[in-house]
Amino acid sequence: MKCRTCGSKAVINMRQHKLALCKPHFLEWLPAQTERFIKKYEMFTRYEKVLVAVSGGKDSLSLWNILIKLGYQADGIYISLGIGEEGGYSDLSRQLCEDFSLDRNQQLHIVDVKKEFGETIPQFAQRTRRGKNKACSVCGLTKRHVMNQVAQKFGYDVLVTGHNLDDEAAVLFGNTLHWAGEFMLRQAPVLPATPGLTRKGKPLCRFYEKEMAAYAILSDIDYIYEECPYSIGSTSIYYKHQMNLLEHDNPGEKSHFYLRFLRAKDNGLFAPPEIIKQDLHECSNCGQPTSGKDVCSFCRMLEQGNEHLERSQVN
Ligand code: Q46
Ligand code: ZN
Ligand code: ZN
Repeated sequence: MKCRTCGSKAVINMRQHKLALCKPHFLEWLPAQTERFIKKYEMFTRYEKVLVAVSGGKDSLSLWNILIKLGYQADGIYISLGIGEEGGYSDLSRQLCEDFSLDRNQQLHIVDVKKEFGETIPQFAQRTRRGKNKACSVCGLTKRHVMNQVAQKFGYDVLVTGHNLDDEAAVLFGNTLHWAGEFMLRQAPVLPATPGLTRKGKPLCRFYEKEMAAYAILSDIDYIYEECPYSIGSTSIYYKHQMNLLEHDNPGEKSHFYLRFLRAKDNGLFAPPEIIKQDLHECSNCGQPTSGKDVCSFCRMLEQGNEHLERSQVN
């Protein structure tokens, strides 16, 4: 297989784009495409302050690397979840993020969930009444809360995450199977800011996971290979697998599924944009926007945990 640009040996063949590239041309192509998507979806400009949520994984660290290379003002945020033993998943991913930021002389905000809220994610998950896959549900809620809190506190214009096309297609697949219309309305490459909520963007949402893995390896980015232990057996991995079966027989299927959804949404298939607006007010405890009655779901989760703790201390 030869590079389409220079004819030398290709390191990657992207069947869905009918494009094979050598290492230097692939390492040019991916950031250039990222730039194109940032502009196309009006995610942010070079005059704005960007906060990149990094987990230590290949996608988020590659995203940070690309934004720095493209000349954006991009700082990082790492949330220490307290998952795994000492020196395990959380400790290792934190170390990789810290090393990355030091090597590139970039600012990294670190929030330790245990220090901030008294317990780690596994401890929260043990006590909460949330349903199946408790750890991920508690974790997602906590991450969204903390990321928005930090973005608001330090005046970032936009918060970006490293979700790739496989992530987005899997979420869409799950939402479609359940006709979760409300979630589908809010699935987009960029979500504009609303009072109290920072704009959110996903600059990698058009890249296949395989492309991001190749980018991280070819760029010598030191990332954590280990998956979070709670992701094993998760529905999102199952949906990714199903999408890959479709992709295998029909290269480009995953991408078409996602892009046609975005187009249908733009054409108003789901709802005219004015209906999407939610009735939000400030949480009486933390002040972040919520559609809940009084306190937001994050504060409710903390309260639930404390009630449970008090009960078990009395018994
Ligand atoms: S970190 Fe958190 Fe993920 Fe681990 S506990 Fe689940 S949600 S799987 S992206
Ligand atoms: Zn080439
Ligand atoms: Zn709250």
